[in-house]
Amino acid sequence: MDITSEETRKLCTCFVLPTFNEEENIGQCIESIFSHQEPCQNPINVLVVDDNSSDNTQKIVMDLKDRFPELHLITGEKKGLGDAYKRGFAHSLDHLNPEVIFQMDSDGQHDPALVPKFLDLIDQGNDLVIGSRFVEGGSTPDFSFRRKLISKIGNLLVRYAGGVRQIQDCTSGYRAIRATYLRDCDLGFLSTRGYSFQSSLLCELVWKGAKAVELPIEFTSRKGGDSKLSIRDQVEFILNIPKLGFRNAEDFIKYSVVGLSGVFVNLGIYIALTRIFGLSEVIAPLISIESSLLSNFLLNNFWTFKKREVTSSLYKRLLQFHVASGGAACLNYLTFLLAFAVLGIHDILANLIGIAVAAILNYIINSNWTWRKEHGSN
Ligand SMILES: Nc1nc2c(ncn2[C@@H]2O[C@H](COP(=O)(O)OP(=O)(O)OP(=O)(O)O)[C@@H](O)[C@H]2O)c(=O)[nH]1
Ligand SMILES: [Mg+2]
Repeated sequence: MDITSEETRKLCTCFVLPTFNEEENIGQCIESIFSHQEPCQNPINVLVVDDNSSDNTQKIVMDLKDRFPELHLITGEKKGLGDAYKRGFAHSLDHLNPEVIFQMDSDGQHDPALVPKFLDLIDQGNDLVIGSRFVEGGSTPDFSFRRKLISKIGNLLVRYAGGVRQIQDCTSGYRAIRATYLRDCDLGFLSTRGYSFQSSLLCELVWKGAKAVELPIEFTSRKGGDSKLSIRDQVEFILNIPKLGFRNAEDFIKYSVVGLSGVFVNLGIYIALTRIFGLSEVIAPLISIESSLLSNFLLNNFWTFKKREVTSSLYKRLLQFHVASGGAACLNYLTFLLAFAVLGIHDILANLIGIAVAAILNYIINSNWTWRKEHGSN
């Protein structure tokens, strides 16, 4: 394959097309993409990632190269759709100098006529444009009831486990991605197979702070050939959900570490005030509690939730943090009373239960109110 060196290459819009036995569709798909080249936009490159198809897919691509010099082909062993995309992204970023990378199926299910709309949305400042079947205006006219149900349930799991509730279609294979975000992605973490790769990549991009928007698409039946996604893809999808949930819990883990540090700040200042400065045991806790609240607030603001784009002022957040902490302290006390006085649980254990329940409530309030994520922010 003949590739101009990266330095001399102009910025391009690169389409990564995974193929496995798509001889009935790939030719038309490539021609249709190139026919939507607009003079004012970056030149289009198409990179086909074929996993040693046993049919004529590769021959058809090679024959089209004479007409389309910016058509490229890489080949490899079949390890799954995700693996093919990882190789395709890496190749595109290393050799083709893309500004925007498109993901698109090669079977005619994704309409290239929508490409200018995707690019307009990127020009408007979005980093990820998702061709969405499940927003208003989008549709899956040929899906059976079973396929629709599986798709909807899968999306629901990803949205909640992955903390991307704002996205309606997390498994769509038609997307435009600003290349700088892909460079930044931990592709190694991403799963290798079909649907789960798509959902992992989406979460990874949104966690990285990519501003995402959905563009309605109609997802019709493939033009020819058979579906390549298997039961194995569906099993990997399910196994991948807890992985997403754990990665998404990063904020909660940091928040808990900060909470623990607050215990030491509280205790340390209390001991210093009473033992060194001789302050009374009634006044000292007021100062030590407030000090730990302040240190927790600052650490959460500048570490735990640092990446979130929050528009409210620092003072407002500080006030909200105090309100949430007050509410959590009341719940701590009520839970303790319930566990100790009503259920007869040992006092230390009852206290620990109270602290755990309060910590979770505290996190939920602060995460969803004080440091509420703006739409599309990380
Ligand atoms: N390179 C490569 N491509 C794959 C692999 N699995 C699927 N693909 C391609 O990925 C795209 C999506 O797969 P499809 O079989 O169309 O999945 P789908 O659209 O959910 O299923 P249908 O609606 O039945 O088409 C197609 O272009 C496939 O050829 C793979 O293991 N390697
Ligand atoms: Mg398909």
